[in-house]
This record gives sequence, C-alpha cells and structure tokens, in this order.
Amino acid sequence: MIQFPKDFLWGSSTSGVQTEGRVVGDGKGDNTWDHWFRIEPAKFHQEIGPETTSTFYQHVEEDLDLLVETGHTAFRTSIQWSRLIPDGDGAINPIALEFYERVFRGVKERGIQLFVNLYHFDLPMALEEKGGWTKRETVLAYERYARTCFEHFNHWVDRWITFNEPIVPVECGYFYQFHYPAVIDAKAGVQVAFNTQLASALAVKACHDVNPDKKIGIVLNLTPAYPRSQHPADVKAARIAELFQAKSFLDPAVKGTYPPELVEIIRHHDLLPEFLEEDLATIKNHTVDYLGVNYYQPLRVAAPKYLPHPDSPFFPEFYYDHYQMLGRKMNPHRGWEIYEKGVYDIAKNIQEHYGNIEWILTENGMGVEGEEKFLVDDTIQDDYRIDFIKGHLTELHRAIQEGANCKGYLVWTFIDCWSWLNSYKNRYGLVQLDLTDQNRHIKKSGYWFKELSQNNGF
Ligand code: BGP
Repeated sequence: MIQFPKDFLWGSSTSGVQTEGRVVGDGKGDNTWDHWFRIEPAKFHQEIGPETTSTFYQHVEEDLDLLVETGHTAFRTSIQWSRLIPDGDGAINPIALEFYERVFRGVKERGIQLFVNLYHFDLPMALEEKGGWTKRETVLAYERYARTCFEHFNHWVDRWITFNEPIVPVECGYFYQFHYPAVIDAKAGVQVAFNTQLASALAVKACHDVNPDKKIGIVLNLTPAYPRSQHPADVKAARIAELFQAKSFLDPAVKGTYPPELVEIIRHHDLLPEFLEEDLATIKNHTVDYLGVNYYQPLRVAAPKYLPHPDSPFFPEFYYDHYQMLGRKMNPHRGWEIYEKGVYDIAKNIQEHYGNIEWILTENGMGVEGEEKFLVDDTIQDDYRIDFIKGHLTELHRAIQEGANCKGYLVWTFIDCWSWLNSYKNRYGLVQLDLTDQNRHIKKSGYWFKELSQNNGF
C-alpha cells in the first residue's frame, strides 16, 4: 500500500468559466470567451460556447454534495472576474457577490479546504477592448479586483491563487491562436507575460496587506523539457525550451527574478517589455507562499532542424523542435503522451532548485474523447483513469519519501466540463455530465477516488 503523509489533501480543480454557465439576470459581463464565441462560433468544438458550461450555477448544492461523495478534502475553483465586476474595473455585481458567498460557504460547511483562483484565462471584454494585458491599466484593474476578492471572501477561502497557467494565454493568445486575441505578435506576448507577472506580485502584496497570514500562490504548468539525446545541441534546445515554458514564470514567482539567459534571448530579438524600475522591486519583494503545479504530459524537444526564415515572426520554436519519442506511452483518447515520472522530476526540481517551496499538484488528469463508449450499466468504467492517477501518485509518493514538499493532489476535474476551444470534446471528470439533460453520474473513478481519500493512499 502506498500511504501518503497525514493531512495530505485530496480533491479536484476546476474554474468558474468552465463550470458556471450563464443565466439570464445573473449580471455577468462578457469576457473574451463570450465575445470570441459570439463572433467566431465555428472555432469551438461542435460550436458549444461558454454560456452552456456544466450549469454549476443552477446545481450548486448538488455539485457540492458530489464533492463529498467523491471524497474531496480540498477543492479549487476560480472567481470569474467578469461575473464579479462586469466591466472589469467598475461596480461590483451584487448577484455575483451573493453567488460566490453561497458557493464558498457551501464548500466550507462540507469540511472541504477551499482554494480560490482569481484568473483562469478569463479577461473581461471591456478591458480587452482597451488593449487587455498589453496595458498597465489592466494590471492595476486586476490589483483592484484581487483586493476586492480578498476583502469580501477571505473568511471562507483557505488559500488564494493569483493565476492559472499564465504562460498559456501568452502562448495561445499571441503565438498559436487558441486564445483571444489570437494574433501573432511576440512583442505583445512578452509584454503580456511581464504584466501578468507584475499583476501576480501585486496580488500577493494585496493579499498580505489584507491578512498577513493568508497564503497565496500561483498555478504553473511545469514540465521539465526532455532532450531527444544528450547531444549538446539537443540539451541546449531543452534548456531554452524550459526557459520559455516553465522558468519564465517559475523564477520570478518563486525567486523574484528572471533567468538571465531568457532575458538575453528576449533582448537579442528586440522583444524586451516596457516597465518601470519599481516593477522589478515589486516582483522581487512579493514572491508566492506556495506553488500549484499542473502536469498532464511531458515536453520533449530536439535541436531545431532548420534556421528560421529571416522574415518569419519570432517564435520560441526558433530554438527547439517538438520531438515525439519512439515507444512512448500514449493516452490514445486525447493524443497526449503519458509519462508518470514527469511528476517525480518536477518535484525534484522544486526541491533542489526552488528552496523546496511548499506545493500542491493542482491539475493532473486524463481526457477522453467519446467516453460514452465506456458506459456499462449506467456507469462509465474508467479504469484507464484510475490507472493514470495511480501511476502519477506512485511517482509523487516516491518524491515525497525523498523530501519533496507536496501537500496535496487535485485531479482535473470533478465533473466533465467545457474546455475552451475544445468545448466538451475531452472528458476528464470523476463525475459524468450528460449534456442532454445535465444529469450527473459518478464514474467508477469517482467511487475509487473516495476510497483513495479515505485510505489516504491505495
Ligand atoms: C489545462 C487547463 C484547464 C483544462 C485542461 C484540459 O491546461 O488549466 O482549464 O482545460 O487543461 O484541457 P483539454 O480539455 O484541452 O484537454
């Protein structure tokens, strides 16, 4: 039996945007997803948009009961900025205030630790129209929004989170076109990355101003970059890929400084952001209290085969090619590699290079397209998901035995949810959501997860 330390947390993560849905009269303002779906619905899988997400808004009590039934001792969700402050920087929506109070109180009344994230890819559209994260005004509006949240909800929230996977809106919004504004503009992307980091540091400061004892962290999608071989060119490619993918936020968030090699590359391409001297001190002085780590699949890279065309816009892939390892283990239902040892490597990296800061595994899970095919006697028989979780937990446990400071495991996610352009394509839940009638059915993994939590191991 693999036994986890006493008080280890078991639960799941989700986000406001991906679960709440929209209801007439709820007072929510548009965010970038609402807007993008309205103007380009065909981009979204089966043209299902963010207003029809898992209807948590109408099923709060039922869903919170499901957390208990699936063994949760911790739960992470996010506040939708555009719900609480519809135009991003003006009046508070009283209906949203009442809604989030009800949700958070409900979580606490069930004896579950509550992690609340302030930003899960969801910028209010009114701010995007003024330039979004490329503008300092958005940073300052975010700081005011964060402070508002701390002042209203501190009573229920055990731990705060500033951002989820902040590199993703940078990559997807300014390089790969999976997030709005879906442009190709490296200079803007770098500015957005810097502004996001600054906003995170300002939120850390605000959180501690309001209550010095409250812990606040950031959630990063960390994976080591694995080189194809030990050839120096492959090793260099991996080092640089990791600078872009992980250290761009990990270093400033935990150490308060940017990696010099990354700064050099950015300078070399004339992409340095605009900032004030005091911003660097803000980032330096307000590092996070703990880390959330999301991990799904490894990043494998090789030295780039070709020189970029001189007219090509800058991409981080100037420095590395993606590489598919022969004989890799796959999740065929999602097309992602499964590499459990990645969790161990992340844990060792945090232990050895980031002061063994306290962390929680905040997302790990197995997406499955067409999961109805595993339905037997009304229950999804998702043994593959149980195996996936067990495999990753085994590696996490090994790292903890060696001193890694991980305090909990949150699966993605408790109920099948809407996921950006992929909409409902990939199902991740411990609980199945029937899109036709919005009924909820616990999957085999949900029952197993309860035992896992009760036994504190497996
Ligand atoms: C993570 C995001 C989540 C969720 C998950 C699954 O990176 O933090 O919001 O969407 O990915 O993604 P997908 O449904 O595309 O497989």
